[in-house]
Amino acid sequence: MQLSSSPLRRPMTAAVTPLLAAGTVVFTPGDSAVRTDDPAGTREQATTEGQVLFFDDFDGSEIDTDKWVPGLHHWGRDNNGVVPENLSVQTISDNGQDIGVLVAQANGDQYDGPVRGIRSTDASYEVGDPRRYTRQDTGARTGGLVWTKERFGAGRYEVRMKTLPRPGGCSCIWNYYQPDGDDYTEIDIELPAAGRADGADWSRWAGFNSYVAPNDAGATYEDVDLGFDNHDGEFHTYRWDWYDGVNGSRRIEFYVDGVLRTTQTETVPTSPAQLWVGNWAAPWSGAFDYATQYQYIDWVKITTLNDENTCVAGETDTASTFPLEET
Ligand SMILES: [Ca+2]
Repeated sequence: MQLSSSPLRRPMTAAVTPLLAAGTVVFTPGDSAVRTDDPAGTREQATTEGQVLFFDDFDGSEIDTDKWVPGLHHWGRDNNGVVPENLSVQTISDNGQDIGVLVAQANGDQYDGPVRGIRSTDASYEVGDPRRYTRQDTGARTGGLVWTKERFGAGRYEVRMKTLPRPGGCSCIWNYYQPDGDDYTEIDIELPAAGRADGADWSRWAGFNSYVAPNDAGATYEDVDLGFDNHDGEFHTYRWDWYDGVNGSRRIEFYVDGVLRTTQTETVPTSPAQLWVGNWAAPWSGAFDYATQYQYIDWVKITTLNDENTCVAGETDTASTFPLEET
């Protein structure tokens, strides 16, 4: 699939191989008629938060591979991919309290360490399969991210994290599903927003995007000025509430630190998708004038809304069955 007409965004659309085969939706009917916060039904879009479908506090000593695939992948231009060597689980101090976090390293143009990047050289192999890629002589412009093994449908998606403190690397949260055929799911939070990374106010902008097809006609792109520096070395909570028509009228609400920033209604996908969290060296994410910087992810949570569960449980990314490449 060639998407050269719109190279700024869509981190995953270079992958022509679907991550997953289409599967059976496991639908757990909830008691959606009972809305405790709106017993009279007077507020049309009242929401009840329900079952936690997924949670990881990164409390252990390593990535929980029952939940996550440590990302090995390369897409887009002018970067050397994401590699598991840039990921670790550590304990850090959060205003005096020890917390476990996923640390995702980003390496800039001055990087001279042992990590080596990758380029995609044989797309006949699945995303994440080491045979798809060729190791590079440099670790510059590499990032680190994880994706969930399972697909999840409409609901509340929340990530508490410290974004990369400098430009040159996108701190991103998105989901992605592209089976054969016309079906497509992608919802993005991109920090900084594409096209805003080179300005003096780069750290104030967030990109909120949604897709029902991997092209501009099927997408909504919004750059939002959050009104504060969200790359300030502090934790912030990024969230979207995804209503697919089953758990509420179709829309996506994007929040930062509990404040609604925008609502999109035109390109709301419906198919469950894997969630990706981390950073990658997006070519539009500003100057890579540094050696190394770090993103800290405190926790990731997915919750049903209005008691409707469109999670696809038990479905596993085939790429996760491959061993990580020896380095
Ligand atoms: Ca944590």
